[in-house]
Amino acid sequence: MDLKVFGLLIVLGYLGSSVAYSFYQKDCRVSSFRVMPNFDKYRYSGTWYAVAKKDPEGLFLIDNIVANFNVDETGKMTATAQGRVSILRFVDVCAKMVGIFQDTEDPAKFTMKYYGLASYLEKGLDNHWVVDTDYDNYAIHYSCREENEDGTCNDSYSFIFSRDPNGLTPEIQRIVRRRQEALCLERKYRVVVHNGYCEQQEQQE
Ligand code: RTL
Repeated sequence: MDLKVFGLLIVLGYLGSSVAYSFYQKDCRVSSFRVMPNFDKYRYSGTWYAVAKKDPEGLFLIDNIVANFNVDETGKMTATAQGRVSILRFVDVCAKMVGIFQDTEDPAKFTMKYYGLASYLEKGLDNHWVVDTDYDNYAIHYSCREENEDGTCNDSYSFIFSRDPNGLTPEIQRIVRRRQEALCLERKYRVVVHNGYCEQQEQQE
């Protein structure tokens, strides 16, 4: 083969593959993640059981996680959450946490101030995004704590919530999986066990 034609083929091959790569490459920048359109916090209120979660770095809720969302007459959203946490290396407690939400321009994106009813529990300020929900069965929450310079997330956590503590139907699990992929968190989630730990335990206040 003519050397020129060969060279041209190499160049074309390279260009083709890089165009294809940039076309199919997933966008993992936090600012490009889509959240629930026209989110309705009133329909969201009530009890949600965490059935799966992706952990952030550091201490976190371990299992038996149940959240209760409420919207008051002025439209302010608050939540309580309980779950097992490890406070010392060998000591677990059922933590009672409170979250106070601040609205932003996007109705599905909040900031959440949180603290524990016991003073030794963690407090902080996190983003709290509702990525998807049908209000009656499932909800997908996402929070990025720290972004990398390229806009991807360096430290995130996410909950898959269910109205039913026994879990989600196979159809909804398929929706959830697609959403986990879109958040660039596929295969990062673990099942959240509910074994009555927080019902048996004296609640920590
Ligand atoms: C979630 C639902 C809405 C209410 C609150 C939530 C987050 C709680 C967190 C708790 C962390 C606790 C720790 C305790 C150990 O000291 C999003 C579940 C408040 C982040 C780490």
